[in-house]
Amino acid sequence: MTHDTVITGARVVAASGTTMCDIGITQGQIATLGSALTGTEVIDATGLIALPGGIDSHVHISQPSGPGIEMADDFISGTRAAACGGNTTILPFCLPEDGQTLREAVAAYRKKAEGNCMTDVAFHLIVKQTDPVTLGQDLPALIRAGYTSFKVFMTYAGLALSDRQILDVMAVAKEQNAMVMVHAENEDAIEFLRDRAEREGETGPYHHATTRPIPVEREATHRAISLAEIAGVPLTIVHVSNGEATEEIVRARARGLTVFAETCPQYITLTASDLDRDGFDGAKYVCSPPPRTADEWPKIWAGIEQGTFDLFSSDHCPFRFNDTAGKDAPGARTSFRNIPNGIPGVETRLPILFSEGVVAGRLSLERFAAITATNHARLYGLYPRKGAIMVGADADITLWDPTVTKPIRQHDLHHGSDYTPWEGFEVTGWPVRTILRGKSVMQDGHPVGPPMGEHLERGAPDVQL
Ligand code: DUC
Ligand code: ZN
Ligand code: ZN
Ligand code: ZN
Repeated sequence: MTHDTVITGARVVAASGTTMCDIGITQGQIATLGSALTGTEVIDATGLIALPGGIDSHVHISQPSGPGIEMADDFISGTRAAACGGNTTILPFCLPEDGQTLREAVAAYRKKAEGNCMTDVAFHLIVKQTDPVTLGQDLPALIRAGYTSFKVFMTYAGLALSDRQILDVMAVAKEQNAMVMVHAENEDAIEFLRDRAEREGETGPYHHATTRPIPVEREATHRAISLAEIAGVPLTIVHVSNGEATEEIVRARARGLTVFAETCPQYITLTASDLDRDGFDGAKYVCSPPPRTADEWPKIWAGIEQGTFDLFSSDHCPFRFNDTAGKDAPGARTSFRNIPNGIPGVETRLPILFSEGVVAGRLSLERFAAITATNHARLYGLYPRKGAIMVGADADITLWDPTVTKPIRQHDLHHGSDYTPWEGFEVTGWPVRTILRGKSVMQDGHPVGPPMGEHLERGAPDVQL
């Protein structure tokens, strides 16, 4: 059989193990893993590693962010950056605008994405209201239609749900078999600390970090887990930033609870002191939860190495820095309260983890593939079509050069933001080709081809990781 495309010479991180073999691709799927395969097109990948295309299951694109504030990425630039960073699928969130129903929000996001994506896309929901129509009709119908995961917030005015509301939402997840993702920070505690900081004139970007200290996250993590236990549902704690929150997850699992956990590049590479940089530069690092001290990094690494963290995502939430619709929003220089929360990272997630994890000897290639692709596909209902190099799966493959060493530069990136928090951060290893369903969407650091990304139908979460 002659394949459409054969990739030769690569070290292949396949579901069945890591081996030297050819990958035969036909009609966008992996048809054969073997030797001496023939293909119409042959990609010589000698010296490269073939990894499952990255799945970034935590990104924000074109999300309503308050009056006058605009996210730096739409689906064109966001998925272009994702593809250039070695990703083949992303999962952004659908957040209803004020007055919009969840169903209307989903339709609007689908329309914005349609025809504009360089990666495949599937959507999580954000549940911010718990009225009878949302919980009784829209949410169950959307879950049944394949939107099988949603996020709830314990912080942010207008988004935060009370404990009772979270329980009511979890009850729907239980009934419909969906995954609940929780942003765990205690809003009342933050509000108390924020008011006090402002009264004392502590208003610079750094105080974003001091008003969201570790106990704010630890307490909310513990409470979210307890609520999930009471409701009888599995849950995923997203963007875990520190050791104490990690301990809550370890303890819950020891009690037999099904708790999944995600962490992000910012929590192993950035610190709160980055928010204290000269002038207003600290605003570039304002995200929630905030980066901690370098003392927390080894605790997060231990969680990555020991399997506490199932997911490594970017939490890409991009704003422009030199922009009054971004970090320089009205009032942002007089109080950190007004700085939009979030940092860009969809293009740098994989190189940072590869370099700091695989090259540094902390992480095997198999574990790298699991926490950057396979587990995302399993937890969010995309497996076995996505997330692994195996026969019958979509031919979503990233070819890595494990030897190149270079600093991350904004100049080389493709997102819509005008900065990267990792400017000058040196990494070893970079994706050189991203293949989506058999077609190259990035080659040698640049996007190629038309936007061929599709919306993905999803099944139920697989909670047996
Ligand atoms: N939470 C996120 O998940 N992303 C950006 C901001 C936030 O608070
Ligand atoms: Zn969040
Ligand atoms: Zn996020
Ligand atoms: Zn380019």
